[in-house]
Amino acid sequence: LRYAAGRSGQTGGKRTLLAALRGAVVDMDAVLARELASEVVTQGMSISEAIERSLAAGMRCAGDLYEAEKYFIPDLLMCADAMDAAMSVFSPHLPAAEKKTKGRVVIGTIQGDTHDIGKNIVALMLGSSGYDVLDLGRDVPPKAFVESAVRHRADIIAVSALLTTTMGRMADVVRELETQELRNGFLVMVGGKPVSAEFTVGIGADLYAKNAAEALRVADRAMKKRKAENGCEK
Ligand code: B12
Repeated sequence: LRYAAGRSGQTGGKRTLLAALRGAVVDMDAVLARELASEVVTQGMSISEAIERSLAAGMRCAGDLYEAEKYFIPDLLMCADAMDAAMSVFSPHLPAAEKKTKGRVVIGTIQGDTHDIGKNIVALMLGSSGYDVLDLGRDVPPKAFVESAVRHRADIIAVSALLTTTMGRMADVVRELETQELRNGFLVMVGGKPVSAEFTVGIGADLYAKNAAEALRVADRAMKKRKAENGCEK
């Protein structure tokens, strides 16, 4: 394997393997990505760390290359294929969800926006860590988030946006909850490249995370608080 050359001790080897997997995503090499993902599993390394540090990071590099006009759309889609190849190796090895769900989440990309790579990573991370996740897909109207959250008895409505032209619509999810007098029933979590903590406060949403690993930490903290406030567990 290509990564083996730079191995020096456990920590160095682990770092090199994660870097090689990130490289395989950037190089659009699905075969190598699958092999390296298997190696991550064999070595008993943290799958969620590998997802964030190799797969999400690789897609972010690919995104930067696209912005620098070194990559084009077909390249990006092939990077996503390499990421999916690794993900298919990881999925069965993600920590089994706890029997009792940590909470229910509906997640989707906001209306008008078809970017779903980052949203899918967040959904996978939450789902594999004990949340009951209903993924509504992409191009989801604000009303559909609310309807599904009610039907699914969700705790968290998680909304992704990658476009500055669509991020404003995330405010409509909050407004729709207010209109239906449901605002206190749900935590609204937002994220995506153009989203910031200031923007989150500005639209009246509750939670923001800049990546999937942080989304899990933020959700865990918020759910703990919510359960303590409610004095009961669902
Ligand atoms: C891949 C990509 C595409 C792919 C999408 C494939 C897919 N299935 O998603 C394709 C080629 C289809 C595409 C299309 C378009 N794209 Co595009 N795309 C990108 C690109 C290069 C990478 C995005 C990505 O996947 N990143 C990797 C993932 C892992 O990172 P992420 O999405 O940021 O997600 C992480 C965090 O943000 C966070 N997160 C994400 N969602 C959520 C949700 C919650 C709740 C939380 C807590 C956290 C969270 O966690 C994730 C994991 O760590 C970006 C540039 C970039 N550098 O971001 C442009 C970019 C987003 N696209 C852009 C544009 C303009 C478009 C198009 C309009 C192009 C066109 N003219 O047709 C269309 C949009 C069509 C539409 N209506 O949606 C612009 C947006 C500019 C802007 N200011 O709005 C960007 C920034 C490129 C650019 N600089 O021009 N795109």
